[in-house]
Amino acid sequence: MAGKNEEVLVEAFMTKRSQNKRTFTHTNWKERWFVLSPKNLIYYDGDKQSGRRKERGRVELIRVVAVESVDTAVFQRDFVFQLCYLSEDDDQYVLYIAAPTAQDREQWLDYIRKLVADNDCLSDKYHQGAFIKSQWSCCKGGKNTIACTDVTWTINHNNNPPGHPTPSPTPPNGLPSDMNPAPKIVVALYDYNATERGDLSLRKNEEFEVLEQDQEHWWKMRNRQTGMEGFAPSNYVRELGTPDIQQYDWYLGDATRQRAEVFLMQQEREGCFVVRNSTTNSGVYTLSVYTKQSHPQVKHYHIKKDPEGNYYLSQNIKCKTIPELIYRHQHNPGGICARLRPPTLGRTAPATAGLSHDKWEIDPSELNLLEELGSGQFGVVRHGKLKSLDVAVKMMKEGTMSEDEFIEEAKVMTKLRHGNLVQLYGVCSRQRPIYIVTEYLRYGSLLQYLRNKERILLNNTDVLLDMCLQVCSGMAYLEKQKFIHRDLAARNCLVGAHNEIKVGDFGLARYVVDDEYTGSGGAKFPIKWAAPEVLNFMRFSSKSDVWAFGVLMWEVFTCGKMPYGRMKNAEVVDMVQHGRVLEKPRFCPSDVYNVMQQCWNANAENRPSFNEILRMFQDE
Ligand code: X9S
Repeated sequence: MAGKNEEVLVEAFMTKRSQNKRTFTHTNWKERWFVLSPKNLIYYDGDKQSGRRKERGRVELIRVVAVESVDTAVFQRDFVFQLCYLSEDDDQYVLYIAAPTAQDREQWLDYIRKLVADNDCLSDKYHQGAFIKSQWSCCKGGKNTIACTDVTWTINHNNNPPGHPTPSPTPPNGLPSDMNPAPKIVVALYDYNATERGDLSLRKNEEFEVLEQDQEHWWKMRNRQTGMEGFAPSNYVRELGTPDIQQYDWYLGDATRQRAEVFLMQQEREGCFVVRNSTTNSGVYTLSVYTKQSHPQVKHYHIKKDPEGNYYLSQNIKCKTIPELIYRHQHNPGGICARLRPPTLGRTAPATAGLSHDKWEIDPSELNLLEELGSGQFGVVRHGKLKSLDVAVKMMKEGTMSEDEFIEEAKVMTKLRHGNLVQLYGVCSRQRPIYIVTEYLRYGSLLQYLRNKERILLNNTDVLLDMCLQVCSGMAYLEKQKFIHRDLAARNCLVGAHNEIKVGDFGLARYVVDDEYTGSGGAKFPIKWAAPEVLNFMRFSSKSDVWAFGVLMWEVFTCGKMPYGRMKNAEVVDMVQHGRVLEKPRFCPSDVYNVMQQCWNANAENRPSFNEILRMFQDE
């Protein structure tokens, strides 16, 4: 038997159903602190931190016969799983445990299965239901009726005979690992509906084995339940078994402080929270919480780590993982401003890189064209539907673009993927006019949006700064990919749901055939956004994009004023050549204006990179 100091693999609060070993006890559910060690699953009342934990029971893992999920309907409780095990006198018992989330359940199932995979007593059948009112709810059999349902987790475990599954991959630290290279198992974070032959649909929480990872954005996978194979977007899955907070709707990843504030202020719920990465310190997380105490505001807390590696917000609650810490603070404010409540708005699934694993050519007959959105350098842009997906379709007026060069480049551009870039889905290039098909954003251009909402936005500097930083994030990605926009301006950015800003039409300027647009003396050349080296030598770079970004920040903080007012192009060039720049907008904080001024450094090399600008605002 394991002592108190045995190795802890995972531990967490979960609820456990009373086992009714004696017939006269009534059934109820109790919260217990579960600890999984290499040999036992032990449950306590109280937890390690409270100092008064008392063991309430344990299951020796060597005696486990089956580990399976339980259907919600059986107990009218979510995320229940069962551990069937043999008692000392070889009687079979079932322990029913409810995990806090579907993801937690999966993780516990996965860990336990790895530890019991070599048990001689493993069964290839189990009861999917529960023993309620003297019979099994699944097969209506009596106490000793043989289990009726096939176990689920031997499927695709190579060709092992039933009852002797191979241990699944990615064992937690300290567990025996397989000698063969372990297959990578992933879990779907979002639903994905395959539209093309060779692609595979995903349902949230389903498990897949990764078969090929040759393409960065599209992996070939096999559904572990159905055995179906195909390509699916790699950003829609996370690896199973690795401690991963990506799976939680409250995790906002690299969102900035401003983004978190805008998101939480919209929700207006006491205790509503998100967790995000600190960009100043990698591996460090920040909790942002909405509270109405004194006035509606968002408070930010650093999630700290003690020398033993426990996460904590206040000294009295310390946990091994962030999800556990969040779970504890959902039940008890424990020193922070409010009891935590997860956001109700679910995360929206991100755009995929292109529509399919090898499809950038779109069949125009699949497009249903709707209303006109405007007309630009290349002609008319229309809203459309590609099956059920909203898209924007640029119908390229003939003679306005170097088409062949663009079509070659489009293959590369479909692979650029970032939450703050308008996704290029593909092209219809076998017809004239050619179509460029992109993601659709429902609120249209940022410039128009700023102008329409001036009254609400003008002194809301948090929202305005958030907009700038979103653009900056998209541009930092382009900069990293060594991709130059060449026409960054508020008119070329778009607004989606929840103040989401995306940079559009990156790189298209190179393919414009129009002297008025391409030459710095032309009437359509974006002089007011152009850096001195662009005006003088047409020298474009990420640093000339940074200059344009400074002008875009100015547009944002004036809610869409025209830079340099009515000044003529020649006057603007003269002004810029003499080192004079735009003035500070009225409601613009001086630290924000200071960044604009850095973007307008006459020497391109001395301008900050987009990544550096992001970091300037990531104070916590
Ligand atoms: C979009 C993109 C470009 C567009 C795309 C996606 C869009 C949208 C709306 C909505 C409502 C172009 N390259 C360039 C100069 C950089 C080289 C337009 C363009 C055009 C629309 N620019 C180019 O093609 N989602 N959603 N538009 C949109 C607009 N209004 N609204 C939903 O390519 N330029 C260079 C249009 C309308 C009702 O009121 C609420 C907003 C410019 C024209």
